[in-house]
Amino acid sequence: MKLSSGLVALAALVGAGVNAQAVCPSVALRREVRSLSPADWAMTVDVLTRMNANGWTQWFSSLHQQNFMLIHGNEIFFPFHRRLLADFESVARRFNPRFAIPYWDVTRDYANMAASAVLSSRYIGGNGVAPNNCVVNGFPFNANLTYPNRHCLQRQFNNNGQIYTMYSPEHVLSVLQKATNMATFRPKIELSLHGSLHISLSGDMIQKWSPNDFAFWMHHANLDRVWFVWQMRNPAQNFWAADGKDSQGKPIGLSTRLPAYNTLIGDTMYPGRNGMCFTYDDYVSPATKRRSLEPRNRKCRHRDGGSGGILGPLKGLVDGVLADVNDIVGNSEQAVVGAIATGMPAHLHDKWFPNINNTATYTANDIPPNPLPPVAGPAAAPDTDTSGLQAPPAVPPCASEMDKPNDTLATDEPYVMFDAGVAGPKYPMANPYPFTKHLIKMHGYSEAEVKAAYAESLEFTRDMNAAKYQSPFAGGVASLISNLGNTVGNVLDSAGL
Ligand SMILES: [Cu+2]
Repeated sequence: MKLSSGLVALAALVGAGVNAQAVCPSVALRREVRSLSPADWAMTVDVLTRMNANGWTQWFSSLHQQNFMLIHGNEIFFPFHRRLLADFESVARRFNPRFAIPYWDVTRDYANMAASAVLSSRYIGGNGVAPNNCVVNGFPFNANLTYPNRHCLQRQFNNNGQIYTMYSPEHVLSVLQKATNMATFRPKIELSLHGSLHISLSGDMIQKWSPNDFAFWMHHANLDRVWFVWQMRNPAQNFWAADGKDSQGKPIGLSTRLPAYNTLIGDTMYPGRNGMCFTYDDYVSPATKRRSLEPRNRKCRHRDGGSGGILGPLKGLVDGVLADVNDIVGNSEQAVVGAIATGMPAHLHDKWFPNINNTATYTANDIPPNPLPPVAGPAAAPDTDTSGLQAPPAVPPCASEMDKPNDTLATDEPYVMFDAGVAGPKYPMANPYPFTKHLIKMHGYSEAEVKAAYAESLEFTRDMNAAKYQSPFAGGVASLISNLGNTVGNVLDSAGL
């Protein structure tokens, strides 16, 4: 096994006692999947197809399954999955150096997930079909997955072909504002947004080999982006936050080694350094971002909002406005900042969004030096051979029986989509669907912790509706179009038309 050049450089620096970070030779730009041009998506499909043919899907599914109980339900969660994604991406870049994992900003679709363009033949395909719940309109190779046995990729949406409500962008923004260390940030994301998509899609996504479904990689890229956004919201407090505990309850820190990889948590903290060779479109300059979005706006501008009906005659004007909407909704939790800042009483700002009026932004210059004390040098990761496209080592066998999800809710009470007796806004915020007992047991989560997180999320939804706060995402596509109509109206007014 050879160390990659990034690791060699790091070892040299650390060995010399220099508190520095090994810079990546090139950095993958992870973008929201819907902002990829058709050519970029076709390249993504090509790379995934060849990786799968070379055995990499089963390799990563096996790695995830073998370490499953160590990497969920504790503060190893974020660093391990960041390392896993960087590993997947670096293998993919051997097949095509332009590859980057697209992220799926699922909260943008939270009100009506089943209608998401991402869950269509244009991207990763939709629900499985009878009799075996096989996905038939996604990647062709999904028909022949090999881990842990030969099977088709399965999905079984959790509400009779539809998907129950997920977590809103506002929920995520509140977590970003309130969490002050990793031990509070991790459960508030893992026990809401993270588990919610696994339950929603079900099938392979609710097995320990969930990396079989590319939804896993795009979802985890988004969770990782949310972590990075949190790191950069307050770099002095959050950037190097690696507090909390491992699966045994032992305190962890930057010098704790990750399961399987045996590399330091401290080496995963800095996107763009130490082998974490990626960044997100939140952190490229507006000019670069606009350039990268242009082809998408030109070709696909009608996909989400549509501009038929009464808006049809205004095509030229609508196109311009839609381009702006697309730019904004690429990052859903930022898109709601304005509505929240003006749309609710002060006591709710203080309770859920304590920093909503703080517009400070930070750059790489604000990232403090790594407080990690020098160590002898990193151990090798499972896959460090960057010389070719060959298949990974054989995977160890495992029990291949699919878990049978039972639908008993962790709340012990039936799910209520909208609380009775609240005169909310036009499109009220629906309660997120709770975790199931099956998901809790599978991950070894604490039932008390899950219940507490869910109770807080219900309180959040109740507060938002009582304040008549209108989320731009609550009605799904319908409210986007209605917002767009208002925007068009304002533009028409100001233009004197
Ligand atoms: Cu996982």
